[in-house]
Amino acid sequence: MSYNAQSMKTVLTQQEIYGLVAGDLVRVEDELKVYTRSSIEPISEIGRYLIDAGGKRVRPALLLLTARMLGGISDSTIRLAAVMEFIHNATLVHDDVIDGSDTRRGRPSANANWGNAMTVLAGDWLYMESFAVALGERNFDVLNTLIGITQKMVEGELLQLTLVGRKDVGDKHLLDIARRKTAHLFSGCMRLPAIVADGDPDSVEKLTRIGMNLGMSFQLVDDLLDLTSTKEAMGKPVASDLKEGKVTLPVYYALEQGTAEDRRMVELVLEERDFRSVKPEDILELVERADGVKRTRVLAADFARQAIRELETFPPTPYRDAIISIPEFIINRQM
Ligand code: GRG
Repeated sequence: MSYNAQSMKTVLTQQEIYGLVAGDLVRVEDELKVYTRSSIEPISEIGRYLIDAGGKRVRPALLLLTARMLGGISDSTIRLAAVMEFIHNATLVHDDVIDGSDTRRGRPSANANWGNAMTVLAGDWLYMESFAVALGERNFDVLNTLIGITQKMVEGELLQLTLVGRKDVGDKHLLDIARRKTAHLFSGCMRLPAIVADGDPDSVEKLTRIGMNLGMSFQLVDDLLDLTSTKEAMGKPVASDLKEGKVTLPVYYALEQGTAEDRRMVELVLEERDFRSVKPEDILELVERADGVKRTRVLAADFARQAIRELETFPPTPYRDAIISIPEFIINRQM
């Protein structure tokens, strides 16, 4: 725990945040193992490979903290926390196939090991397994939420594909993609526990908004880390977004503010889809010179602040304070 002088708040550390739901997360892990049971080997093998990869479990932790803030954990919330982590993993698998990525979380991606065809089909099976578990809740609101999130994610991915290789993307486009690809899933992690706790419509919507803002903040930091972090910390190559032809917000700021030469360097990477003529360090340098890192950080902090402001309207509990501390962890994360 530490005191943040700027916000005049006590901020929980990442360990303290996870510590509050450590027991619940153990139950979620057990649940995840159940989902991967299948007599068809590629399904069980790929499923296990994914859950053993050591993701941060941010989404289930957020869902569990929200459930506890609203009054407590039930078997339903444990299952839904596992569903959200599983959906996240199934989308990452699809994303790696689409992008042809060969590394994820510091290891060969599933498609690198099993090939695209098996990976997509196993990903689809696992996705439907998550829905089958969610169906067990017998709650149309829950299913509606999950279907909506899935469609948003697919839309985000499709929108992004239409912009691949293009330098004329707008910041509105980029924020829209971030919202669909990432923020909706985060918002679901706060909405679902509110639905199963029979929350009133206003608080369900408020929690949905809070999750959305946390998700936006998370994705913007993800875009930054792609440029500023290391291969070791991230478990994938540096600046892979640009190499894949994707302009992210920090690079957008560089295109907007930079010199003609800066713009040309970004274009070269987009054209070559490689760091042949230009190196990742050159891109980071020109992005920093155009204040792209700072501006993206400021925007990520704005989204986080909006989330915190609405969280403060809930009665103070350690769980609420843990969620209020998540932005600090998001903004300062290194992976
Ligand atoms: C619904 C079948 C189906 C496909 C979905 C591919 C796709 C369509 C959506 C992809 C969305 C995507 C890849 C979003 C990126 C999300 C993101 C920021 C991932 C990184 O999350 P972390 O850092 O990862 O939480 P760990 O490894 O910690 O779990």
